[in-house]
Amino acid sequence: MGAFGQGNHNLSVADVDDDGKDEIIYGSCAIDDNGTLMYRTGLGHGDAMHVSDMNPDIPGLEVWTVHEETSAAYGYELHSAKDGTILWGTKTGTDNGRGMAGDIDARYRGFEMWSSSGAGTFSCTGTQISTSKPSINFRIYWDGDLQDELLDGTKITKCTGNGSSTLLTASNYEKSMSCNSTKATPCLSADLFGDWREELVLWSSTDSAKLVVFTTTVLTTHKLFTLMHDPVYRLGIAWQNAAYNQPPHTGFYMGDGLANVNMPDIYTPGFGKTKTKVESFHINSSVIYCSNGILKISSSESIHQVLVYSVLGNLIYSNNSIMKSVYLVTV
Ligand SMILES: [Ca+2]
Ligand SMILES: [Ca+2]
Ligand SMILES: [Ca+2]
Ligand SMILES: [Ca+2]
Repeated sequence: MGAFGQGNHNLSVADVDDDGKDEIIYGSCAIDDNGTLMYRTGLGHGDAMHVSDMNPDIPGLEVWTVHEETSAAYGYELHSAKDGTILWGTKTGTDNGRGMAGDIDARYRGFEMWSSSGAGTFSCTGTQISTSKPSINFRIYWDGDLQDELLDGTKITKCTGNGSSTLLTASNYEKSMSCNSTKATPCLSADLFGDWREELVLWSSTDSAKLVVFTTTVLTTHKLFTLMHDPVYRLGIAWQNAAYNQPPHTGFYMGDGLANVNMPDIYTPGFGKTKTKVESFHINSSVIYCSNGILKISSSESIHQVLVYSVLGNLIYSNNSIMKSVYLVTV
C-alpha cells in the first residue's frame, strides 16, 4: 500500500536505517524489513537507479535515480536512502531513460552523476562540473586507482578529466558480446576472483553457450578484502538478474582511501580446525599481481606458515616450517 506506481525496472537492497535488517529500495519508494512502506517520493517509475554512499559528507546511503513521467517534479534527483528526502534534482519534463553514478573524478569528493536528459555531469552536491557526459551504462573497478571506470557494451573506458581513454575492447576476444540489445549490459560484472577489482563476463557470438571472463592485469598498490564481504555489494550481485540490471555498488565510499574503510568480520575457513578471525590488512605496503618478483612478508610475531595463492585460487607456493618475523617469497 502506497508503493503503487513508484517502482523501477530495477531494485536495490541495503540496510538504509542501520538497524541490521535490509530494506528494499524500489525506485521512488522503499519497503521496510517488515514489508510495510518506509517512504515514497511520489516521483514515479524510472528505468535506472544507483544506491551507495555517494555523498560521504552526508551520513548513510544515497539514491540516484531518473524518472519516466514527464509530469514528475524531478527528471533526475539524488535522495536520502533512509527517508526519501530529495537532496537535489532538476525538472526535465522528459522521459529520462538512462542515468549513471560513480566516482569517476578524484578532483571532486564523492560520486559524480549524469543522465540522458541532464545538461552534463554533476558532483554529488548538484554542482555541474562538465557539459559533457560519459557513457550511461555500467561502472567497473578495472585499473589500479580507487575511482570507477566505465563499462558500456564491450568497452571499458577511463575518464580523464576532459575526455576518456579505452582500457579494454572485449569484442576483440572470442567475438565477445553484451546482452539485451541497446541496453548492452554484461552477463555479469563482479569481483569474482577476490582482489576487489571486478571481472567482466560476456558471451561469445561464435558460440553462445560459451562465457568469456575478463580480468584486469593492471597493478594496484591498494589492498582490500573482496568486495563480496560488503553486504550492499554482495546483495548487488544477487539482484543482477532483476529486470533492467544496473551495476553493483559498495555500501562504503572508497575515494578517501582504503584506510577509512571499516573492516568487516572475516574468518578463514579453518579446514576442519577452529576458524580464525582475520584482524587486519597491511593496506599500505602490498602489491597485488606481484608476478616474477619477490614478495616480502613481515609480522610482529614469528611467521610459521606461508601460503600464496593466485587470483584463480590455485596454491602457487607453500612453506610450513618457518620461524622468522621477516620472510621472502620468490613468486
Ligand atoms: Ca534496516
Ligand atoms: Ca552518504
Ligand atoms: Ca569524485
Ligand atoms: Ca579505478
